[in-house]
Amino acid sequence: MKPIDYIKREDLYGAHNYHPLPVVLDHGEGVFVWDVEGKRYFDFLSAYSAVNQGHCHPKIIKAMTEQASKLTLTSRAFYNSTLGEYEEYITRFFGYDKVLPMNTGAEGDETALKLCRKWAYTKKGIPENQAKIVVCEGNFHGRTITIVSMSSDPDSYAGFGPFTPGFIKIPYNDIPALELALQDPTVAGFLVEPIQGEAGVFVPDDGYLSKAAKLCKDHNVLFIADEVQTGIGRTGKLLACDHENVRPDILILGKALSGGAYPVSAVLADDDIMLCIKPGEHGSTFGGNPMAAKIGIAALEVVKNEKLAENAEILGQFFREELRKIKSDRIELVRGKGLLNAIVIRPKGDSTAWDVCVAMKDNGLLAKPTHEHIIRFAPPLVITREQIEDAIEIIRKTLESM
Ligand code: IF1
Repeated sequence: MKPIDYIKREDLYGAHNYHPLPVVLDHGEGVFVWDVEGKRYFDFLSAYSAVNQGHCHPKIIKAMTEQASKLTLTSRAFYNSTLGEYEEYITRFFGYDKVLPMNTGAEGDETALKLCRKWAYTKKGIPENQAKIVVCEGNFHGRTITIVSMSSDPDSYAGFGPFTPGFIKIPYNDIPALELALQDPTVAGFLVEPIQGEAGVFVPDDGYLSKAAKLCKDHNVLFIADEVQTGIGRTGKLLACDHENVRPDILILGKALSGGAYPVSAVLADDDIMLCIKPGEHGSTFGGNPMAAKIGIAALEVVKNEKLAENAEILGQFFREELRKIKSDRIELVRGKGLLNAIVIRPKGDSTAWDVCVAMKDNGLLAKPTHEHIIRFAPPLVITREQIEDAIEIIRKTLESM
């Protein structure tokens, strides 16, 4: 089968809820993926930061395959021999009393919202059904009805109403707006991405997160960090909140918690908050299953043992420096933190960021545009300096030819 045959088959039998770059991938290792014709590419998307540990990391695959032939799922109706080990490991790793295991990022966010509301009624004393959660314009937290109810992007919410009430939208990176919103005594939480991914790798001003966390504390409002994309080494620290020494009251993780091997997400909080949810009030058939537990431990061990956050910090700075040296009138701006970066593309005639991505693909590097004129660059964190240099060469060559 030719690539076009694979593409046509997906088009024919799959829902049209995506518009992929025309490349058909077959296997991957580390920072590379290969298409069905054997052509190799740098993966500068890393499945939206799920593959921080690199494709098919041997330690993660070993944990996965060993557990797969032993026990895959019990449901939470029974105890099993792996979940407690994982819960102990991840809570110590991130420094929280408790974890609530889920599968996808969206479920993690939904869990955090439910937990926040439950805390509001049982601890903060907000009258039943009146709790509000403050969110930011430009956010991306997933695709459920409640989550798109928080969105300010018509692509996410339009046509999917009626929406879930109880959210207050304020501009991102705007402390006075947060201060104003927190005057409302029925506000229970502030949900925020430390860097907005979908908005185009929008990095807030230094001090934004620490000021926001302080305001929340002063108003007895939970600071909820969605680190589904920014967490687990991506931005040069274990958590993006660590850059400002902020400890979220509720922390949401996903994506790289499995290194891309399996859907694994988690919500972390201390007892005072987490124990507001009682048996039977929340859960998931697959959440915390034995595969996820073993894969989660392996994925975090790799991040620690291979110092991936440190690598992201050092190589991220190098990558941005090298990007800024490229002499092309198509680059309007370079921004990012660690190895979560983006360039803003200046349109030229009808040539857009999409065309730049197609040309980079032809030259052996995969990246995806967001919002028409922004290209995100987020390679696996196992990338080396030499590989960054090779990738920069591809990006330079592509941009200079356009
Ligand atoms: C898609 C974006 C990235 C997330 C944050 C929760 C979730 C995500 C901060 C939900 C998911 C994804 C999903 C992916 C595109 C992608 C994305 F461009 F849309 F914004 F990464 F940058 N919180 N992000 O970024 O996690 O339920 O998907 O596991 O195809 O929709 P999920």
